Amino acid sequence: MRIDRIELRLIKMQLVAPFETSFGVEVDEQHIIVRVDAEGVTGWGECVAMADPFYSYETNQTAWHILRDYLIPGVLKQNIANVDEGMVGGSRVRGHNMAKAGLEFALWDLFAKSRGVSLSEMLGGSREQIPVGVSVGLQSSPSELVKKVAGYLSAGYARVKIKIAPGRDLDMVAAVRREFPKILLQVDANSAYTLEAVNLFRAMDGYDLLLIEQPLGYDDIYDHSKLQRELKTRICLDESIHTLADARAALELQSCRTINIKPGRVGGYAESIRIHDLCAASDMPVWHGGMLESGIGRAGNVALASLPNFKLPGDISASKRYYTEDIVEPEFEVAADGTMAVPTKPGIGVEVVIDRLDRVTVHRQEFG
Ligand code: OSB
Ligand code: MG
Repeated sequence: MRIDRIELRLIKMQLVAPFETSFGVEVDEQHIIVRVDAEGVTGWGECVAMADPFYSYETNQTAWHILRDYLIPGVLKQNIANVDEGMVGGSRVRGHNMAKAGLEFALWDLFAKSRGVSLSEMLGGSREQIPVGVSVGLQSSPSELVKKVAGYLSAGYARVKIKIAPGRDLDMVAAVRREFPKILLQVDANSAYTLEAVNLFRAMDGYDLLLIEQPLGYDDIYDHSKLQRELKTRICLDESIHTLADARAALELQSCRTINIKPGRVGGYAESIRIHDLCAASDMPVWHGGMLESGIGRAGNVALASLPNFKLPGDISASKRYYTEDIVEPEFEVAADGTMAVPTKPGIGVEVVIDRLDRVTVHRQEFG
């Protein structure tokens, strides 16, 4: 397909409630929406870099720079036969996976639409519904947290993840577990601890957690292997896994027993599938993470999470859990059995509502 035009938009969407993690509090989400037009077909992608470099070194500004100055010039006005060819031009860029993924997602949507197949089908998805969970930010007290969790359980979520941070960890886990002895429960530390906290994590072994996500350094693989040896509970890596090679190192060192795959963090769907397949070959289940995406990114997440080795419920919640109004139709919903339907229409399978997108756009640039 000949790439005629590309558009970048910085969007800013107010969250329904502030989202607090060990790296900070967010009240709104700023992401870059990538639109690619080719031969009358439009593909959409969402770059999940955030406003600040606290989860990842990438920010909206670094991603805009990489997209504008390296990735877009590599594909604009080119005739490409598939997604991979569209990414070759920018392949000399090291890192900046979220910027790369923003473009890659839009190209996948473009090719899926031009072939008339759903993104799920094109990625190799095998399910029509996926099990989903909810990620609950840090709360001011255990009783506040219990109240929040109760609300999400009644909304249908099949699994609850709570954020932890030093001083707000074991008491939070204990309170939720006491109130809800049977639920699928997991924690996410977002790299807030060191190996010195080994006794804290040993104590968590007593609460029947599904997993402990990224307890140690944001780029660490080695110390996690030491911690995993001390624990019965699975460690899950998020921040540390940027590439297939990282996943292989983590598997060989036994640093974790599951990986949270976020396609933005690993540079796109192609690398996500390679990581998914490597884990499947080692009998290691994976699950799909989230970056508080709008409906554009969420649609892609749901499609990827329909692949067979995404066996644990994902951080993929209903549009309403994040935003009063999503920018796609139909919005994403969670069924009473804790699952979400995988779109079946071509590409991402949802319509971008342009006037809603316009309302959340704070900056825009056209190329071509
Ligand atoms: O660590 O998984 C994380 C959101 C932003 C950055 C990092 C993380 C998260 C979440 C939210 O936990 C998951 C979601 O989108 O629901
Ligand atoms: Mg995480």
